[in-house]
Amino acid sequence: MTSEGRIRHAGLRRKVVPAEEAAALITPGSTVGMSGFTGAGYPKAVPLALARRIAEANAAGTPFRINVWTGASTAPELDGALAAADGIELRLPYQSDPVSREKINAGTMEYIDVHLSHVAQMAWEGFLGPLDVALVEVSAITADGDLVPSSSIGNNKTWLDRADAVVLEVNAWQSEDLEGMHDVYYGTALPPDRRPIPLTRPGDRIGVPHLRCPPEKVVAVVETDAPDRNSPFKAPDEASRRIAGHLIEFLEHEVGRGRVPPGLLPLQSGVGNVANAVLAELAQSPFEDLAAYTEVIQDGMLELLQSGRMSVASATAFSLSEAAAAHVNDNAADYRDRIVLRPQEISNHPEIVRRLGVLAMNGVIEADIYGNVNSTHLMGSRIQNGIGGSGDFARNAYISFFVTPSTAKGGAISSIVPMVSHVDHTEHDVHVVVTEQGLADLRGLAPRKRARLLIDNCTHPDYRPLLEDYLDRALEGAYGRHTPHLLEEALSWHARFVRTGSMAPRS
Ligand code: 0RQ
Repeated sequence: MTSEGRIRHAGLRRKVVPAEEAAALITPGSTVGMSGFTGAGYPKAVPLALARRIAEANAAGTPFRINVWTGASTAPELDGALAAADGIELRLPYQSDPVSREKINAGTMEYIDVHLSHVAQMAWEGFLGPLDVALVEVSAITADGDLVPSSSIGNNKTWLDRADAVVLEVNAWQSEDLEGMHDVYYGTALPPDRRPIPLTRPGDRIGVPHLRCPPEKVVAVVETDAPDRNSPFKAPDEASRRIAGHLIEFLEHEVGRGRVPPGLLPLQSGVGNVANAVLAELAQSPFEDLAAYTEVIQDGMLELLQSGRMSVASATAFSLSEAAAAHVNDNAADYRDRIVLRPQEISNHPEIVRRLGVLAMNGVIEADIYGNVNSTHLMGSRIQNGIGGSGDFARNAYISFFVTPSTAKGGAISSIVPMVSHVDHTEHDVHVVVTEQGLADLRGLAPRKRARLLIDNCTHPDYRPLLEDYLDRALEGAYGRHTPHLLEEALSWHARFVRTGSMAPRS
């Protein structure tokens, strides 16, 4: 079908304009709610046209910056282009763009890193200020003016409801067979009017397949035909395979003890290569009839669905390699009953994560000997990506796993440190830590026992004696013996790295 055939509402067909014309509707100082989640379903044309306009204005000495709200990370055509033009005053929530990262860490772009399930609620509460424009990619517009979402939903429902004006991008690259895959729940409210969310199984459909938007709110429609940012996954390396092996052995053990059912519980898997490797390894495992209640569907999860080992996956977005995206585009109709894409306030909702008993697996930058986890900051001050949905899931999971290689930067950094330099997940939300060295099940253990286990099972041999020595001396000299720390030394590993380029002391 031609792209005209995707805009089936006559009134909205009349609003089709070039990207430049739509971009001209966005004024300096505006707040724009954009679609996009982990490189899927973001607007492809208007942000680029806007970035060109902003660059020209900034070069002419008439400063032009906007606030950008999204679902999660987007792509070079959105975050990258706007950041490069110095066009972003404030960005929220999760991002992973290298240009934005540089600006944020240079202190020239503001970034608010919040739990992904909280964003919609915050927008409704109002303290973030008004939302001027919603700029949302869809795969089609029905004859009634309903919007067929594309490869992510993210915060689109909230942006469309809250914004004063709406700009739509209709992307002909997205499969038309996505129609019917989405489940948009319109039953959320602010307290005291909240009701239980009636979702008790990962595949339940509790809403409608389309996004709603009064056609008179739409100020422009732009046609595009460009692919999502599909990044290749690295083939799992030895460390990732070993992490996956430890984790699967642990799950087998839990099933054997009757603590987890044979088909496991709904899985959540974070972004990144390690998370993808765990999913790839699950495809070789004895587990059958798996389900996922997660936020992104990556290649590994698609393989589980393809092989029939996983029966259903609920998420808010795809995050696929180019080959896997092409496969989904060709076979969306086959996946429509087994994949449900929801708004991120539902895919990540703490109420549902707790009810379903999700097994959550997320990456870390570093963990400390007591099990506190830092997912976001390098050396306590430099943002890597953001907390994303990891906190939504970790706090409420049945078992919360954190996975990481035991070292980073060729061994110059230990991922297990005396004290984390920034805390995203406290010791109370971290159940199991897994590195290629081994697995530490911290559940039911008091702090000193947790520390011994993390040092013995998860720490790289190059750093193990140093941590043992730290703990021994802390047990002797700390102010208290419950969670013993040497305050003057607790962050010395980070300070040494900043000073010398390595956490290891020179011998
Ligand atoms: O940097 O690419 O420059 O070499 O961090 O590290 O080991 O490739 O691991 O891709 O799984 O990412 C925590 C960042 C891990 C990710 C994090 C450096 C390392 C490398 C990536 P280089 P790896 P991964 C749901 C869940 C938060 C959000 C989340 C993340 C780069 O998992 O962003 O969980 N999580 N969302 O060298 C310095 C350390 C380091 C370090 C790693 N200790 N010190 N650098 N790196 N450890 C999904 C969403 O929410 C959307």
